[in-house]
Amino acid sequence: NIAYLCIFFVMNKDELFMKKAIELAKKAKNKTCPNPLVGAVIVKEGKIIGQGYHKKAGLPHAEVEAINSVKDRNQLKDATIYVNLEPCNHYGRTPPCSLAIINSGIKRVVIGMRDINKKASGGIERLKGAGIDVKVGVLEDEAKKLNEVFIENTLNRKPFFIMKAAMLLNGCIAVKGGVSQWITSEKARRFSHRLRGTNSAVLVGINTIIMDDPLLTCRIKGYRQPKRVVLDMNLKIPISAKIFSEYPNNIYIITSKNSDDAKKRILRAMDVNIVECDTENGEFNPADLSEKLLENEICSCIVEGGSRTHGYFLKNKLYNKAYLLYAPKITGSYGAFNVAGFDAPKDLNEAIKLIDTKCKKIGDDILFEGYFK
Ligand code: AOF
Ligand code: ZN
Repeated sequence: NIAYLCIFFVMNKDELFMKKAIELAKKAKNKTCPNPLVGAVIVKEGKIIGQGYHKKAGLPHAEVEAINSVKDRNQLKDATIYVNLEPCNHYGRTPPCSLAIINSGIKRVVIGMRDINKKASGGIERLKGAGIDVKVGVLEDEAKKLNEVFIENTLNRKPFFIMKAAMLLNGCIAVKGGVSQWITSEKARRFSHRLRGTNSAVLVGINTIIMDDPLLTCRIKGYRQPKRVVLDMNLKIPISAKIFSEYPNNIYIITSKNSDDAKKRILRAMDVNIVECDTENGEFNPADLSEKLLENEICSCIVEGGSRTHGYFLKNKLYNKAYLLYAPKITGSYGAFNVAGFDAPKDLNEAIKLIDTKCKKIGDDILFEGYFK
């Protein structure tokens, strides 16, 4: 059936160009926070005549980049634009893309997913109202995966939190006295540095600072330095901690309103950011913590522990994703630090479940990856 074949052909072409838009969007990974990753491709008579992607919040949106990449504006007449996110319909940092598309002469718009940002959405209706042919939901799953961080930030008002831990086969991240260097191999540690370099921030609890005295920087060339966050309710952090030796202005110490004001002043004078967060029952209020991190443009955050910090994130159901590295080693567990520092339930049904799990070897270590349900 020729008609069916034709439809099939057209569908595949849409997916192909959408894939290209998604690939373009990925070029700005970790650079657009708090904005989404967006790519756009303009096609005329089966050929790509223009393309672009959103490079950074405040810079032009993908659709405008793509439209501006077409030198001969007459070419845009009756062309199709492929974009992984619904074109915006608001005056934000830039004018509405829906309007730019309508004014360009483009006659068809193919969209990956609807925009979940209420302030910006409405582009689809506006385009349709202007007589443009709009198709929504092409490679929707890929489009949603691409913007998992933006979706989490927008729908749940929290950073995309990633649990990262290197542990022994008994689930311990440190032995007696907090000794943890080194559990995994050099190769696995490089993986961890790449994670730091591809997310907005890395976060640890104060005990990790006291026990390991880490730098928390990304030590692979060519990557951005992550913001470094320390949860330190009582401001116990030593002024001599190694973390202060580099980029103090990208350090965020989360503390309570009641902690030592004099120390807050000293740290601020060192160029360190002090962020006061609401507390309840001796812990940070999870919603306020999330809000404060978002306010500081922390869209995705690697949590590196230790035990109590993972416990806090786990029991408050804050995690989105996990990267757990297992070294092929085992020790006794009594007196060691378990990866999940909080009370065990009596009922296994209370176990926190992971889905879409994957496993691979990094050298002799095993990397387990999964999403929290
Ligand atoms: C982007 N890049 O390519 C598209 C976006 O802060 P503004 O004014 O730049 O607006 C950001 C919102 O616009 C964003 O949250 C999303 O809802 C919509 N579309 N944003 O940053 C783009 N197409
Ligand atoms: Zn836009």
